[in-house]
Amino acid sequence: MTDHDSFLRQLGDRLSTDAVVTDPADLEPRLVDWRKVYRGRAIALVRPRDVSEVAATVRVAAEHGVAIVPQGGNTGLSGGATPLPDRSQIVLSLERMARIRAVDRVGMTVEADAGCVVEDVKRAAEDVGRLLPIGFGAQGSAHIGGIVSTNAGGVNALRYGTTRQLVLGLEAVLADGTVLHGLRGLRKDNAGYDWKQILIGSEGTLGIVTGALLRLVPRPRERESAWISVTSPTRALELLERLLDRMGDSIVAFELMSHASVSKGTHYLDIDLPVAESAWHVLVEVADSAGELKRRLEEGLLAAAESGLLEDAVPAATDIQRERFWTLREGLGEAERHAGATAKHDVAVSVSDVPAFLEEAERAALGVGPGLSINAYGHLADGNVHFNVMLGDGGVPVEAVGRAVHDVVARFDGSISAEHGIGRGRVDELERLKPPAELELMRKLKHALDPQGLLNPGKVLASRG
Ligand code: FAD
Ligand code: 2HG
Ligand code: ZN
Repeated sequence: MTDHDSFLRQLGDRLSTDAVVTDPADLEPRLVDWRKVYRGRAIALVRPRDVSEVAATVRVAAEHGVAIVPQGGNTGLSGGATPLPDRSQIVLSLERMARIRAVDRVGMTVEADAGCVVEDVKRAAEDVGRLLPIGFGAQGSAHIGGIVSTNAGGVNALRYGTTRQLVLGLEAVLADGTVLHGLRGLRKDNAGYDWKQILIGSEGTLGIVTGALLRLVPRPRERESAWISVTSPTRALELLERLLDRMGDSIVAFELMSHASVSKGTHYLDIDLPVAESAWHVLVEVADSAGELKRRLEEGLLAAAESGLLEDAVPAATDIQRERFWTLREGLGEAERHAGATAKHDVAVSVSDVPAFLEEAERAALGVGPGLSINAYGHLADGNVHFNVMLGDGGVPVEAVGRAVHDVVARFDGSISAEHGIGRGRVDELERLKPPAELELMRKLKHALDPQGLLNPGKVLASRG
């Protein structure tokens, strides 16, 4: 009997039926990421039924020195949920833990298992007149454990913050099998270190999230969107400033998209462009319950047009048209994937630096070699640009483009991952660019919480084992 056989037998003995899957056909989709850029191998897919089975899995794996790769909806864009090709590891899926445990209307919280699909939890909140204020293209597949572990951002971070700002309590399993029962819905809690903040955004390298208690907000009674064309990112920023002055907190999304990205979207999704062809596009969304939202948005856009800040603006006439605007915006990643191979850069700079960053990064990226073109879009009001570079057929290595773009990010004192995480794809770049003292603190935390290095090795930090 091999070590792996005895590991799997012990695991099978400790877990419920069907928890341990070894059939290669069932394993296959778990070994590759959404973009099909990363691929790995695993001894088994393990699907625990509850937190005690997660803890049992962690303990048995630790006894056998088998690493664990937690996986949620497998929509991550940095390869964090994909096992490595050359390690003894299992994929741990939380998919069988998918119960919405409680929705509290007055406390405005939802408590959910890590394996719940984000959209299902949003729907449960909406059913009682509340909103889970996170939105992004993959919310129909991504899990609660996934958004917590990546600190997902999305299109509403401007108004509501990233996932971190929504997490009031966590339940998690540490590398030694300890279960942390922290599902407290407290708005204020300064009793000691706030340990959940260390797990949020740690991409499965410090602990396994099994449940979360998330903050809800009252569901705004009205919601309006407009598709706008502008001549440049600078104009888009001026428009944002003007709308912030007029509509303040009502602005829930302000997205910037280049012509290149939008035209791939309209082509791939077969959607008509709402405005005339333009160099840059903005999608703005406002939501509140103060009344006459449509009129207020239209007045704001008219005033901006009179000041020459925008070329054209089309407020959505119906909810169907509003949804179509968002289908186009949120389909840009999928459209890009179908257009060819890319070097993806999920960067953040300060909001007012975005126009200068775009110019410098374009110059730097295109200078790396032949055949490249820029496909940029993102969450302008968060300073978060998806500065993606289509590789074309000039044979330019993706790493060379990455280094050129990230050097520009460093000059702007920005971040090489605004929302998608470091995963497997950005480990070398993090080592190259993160200040040494900060990297060292990260390594100390990793060692303190996972001394054997068995939780998602080789992700975020280079593997030492
Ligand atoms: P996975 O991909 O399964 O895992 C992601 C990471 O979290 C991995 O490191 C994994 O090991 C870890 N992990 C997962 N579950 C757990 C757990 N229970 N415990 C511990 N670790 C765990 N992201 C944004 O932030 N904003 C966007 O606007 C956005 N748009 C997207 C649009 C599309 C079309 C796609 C495909 C992706 C998009 N993403 C976006 C990226 C992705 O959807 C998010 O990172 C999401 O949070 C991942 O959730 P998931 O459940 O799929 O996690
Ligand atoms: C988005 O904002 C997502 O659409 C995906 O974060 C970005 O695919 C990308 O680069
Ligand atoms: Zn994004």
